[in-house]
Amino acid sequence: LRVTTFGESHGPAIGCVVDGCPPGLALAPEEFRHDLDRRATGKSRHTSARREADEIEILSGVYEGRTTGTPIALLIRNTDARSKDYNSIAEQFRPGHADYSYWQKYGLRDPRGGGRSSARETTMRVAAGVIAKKWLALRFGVSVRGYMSQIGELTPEGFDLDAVEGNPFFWPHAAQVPALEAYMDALRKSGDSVGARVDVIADHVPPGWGEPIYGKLDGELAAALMSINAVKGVEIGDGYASVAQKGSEHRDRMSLAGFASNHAGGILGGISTGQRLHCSAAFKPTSSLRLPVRGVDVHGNEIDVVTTGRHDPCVGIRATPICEAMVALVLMDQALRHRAQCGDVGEVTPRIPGQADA
Ligand code: EPS
Repeated sequence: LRVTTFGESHGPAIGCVVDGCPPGLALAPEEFRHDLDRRATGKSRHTSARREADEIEILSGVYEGRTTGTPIALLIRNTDARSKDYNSIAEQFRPGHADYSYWQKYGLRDPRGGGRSSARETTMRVAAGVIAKKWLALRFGVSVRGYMSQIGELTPEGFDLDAVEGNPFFWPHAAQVPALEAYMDALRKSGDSVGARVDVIADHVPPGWGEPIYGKLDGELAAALMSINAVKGVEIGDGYASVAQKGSEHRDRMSLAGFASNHAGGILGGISTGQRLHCSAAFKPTSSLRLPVRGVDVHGNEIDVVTTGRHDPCVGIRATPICEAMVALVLMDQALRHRAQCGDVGEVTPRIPGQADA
């Protein structure tokens, strides 16, 4: 499975090409609505006020409502860009923003919005992920669900996956949502931004997906999550907490009833174990702030940079569906690769009888 996206935040449209999806999968434009809405701006006062319809057009790869096996091209037209908001920073580099590195690499940049480095790009990842989620669910019963596990210093004081869709933060503890609202209101008023952490779990992933060295499942997940704009860290299972653990603590005990714990996050040696897959991504605080900061411009002057326009005080708030999409795309790719090498999962003899979720 190969996925590419194209388009800029303030260009006429954004899109993606999903190549390698098996034929015969029913696919209609309205199936994209739910996840695109979960990611969209303007759904709460805690995200950017930009309002995009995010209306999907299927340009290719689907005939009479079913995928044909040829590249699926999806398009969304941009309808609410306000490019003049960026006139004042067209020749400035926002500290902490990709403005500077794009300029160093290409010698020019599209200063309207973030161009390719805008969170707008993530729309098409979510769209592509809808196809992967559907295929994984139908074919293997795999579910991919995310939640926010940290915003600034705040962490969940309880855990209920059913609470996640009931609040604008994708927070797994409903009782804490008013505190999050207050935290974000104060932050927004101060003009600052904050980082966040998003976790993704995938259930019913069969054992055997992933490759032993090149194309490890965890390696591909890390690359996929890290490729999301604003991600600065990825963890699999216990991740960096493993550093302080003893081997006797980290190893997941096994019995014929299954694994007793899941420090490994459902992956051993780059290959899925059949346990719940668990990974997370760290999002940096948004760099486009109205608070002035010392910076430089393209002419080599030191200046104060102030960013106007509509921005997310915490881009991680909208990141849960994006991370889910990237995990689903990696899993679909690995499922297809596994089938190519080893045959259908149903044909593989499980190495541990009675393996169950930990
Ligand atoms: C973004 C700035 C705002 C957001 C945008 C992400 O847009 P603009 O480019 O108009 O300034 O609204 O997010 C989206 C448009 C979107 O669909 O996610 C930024 O600075 O990254």
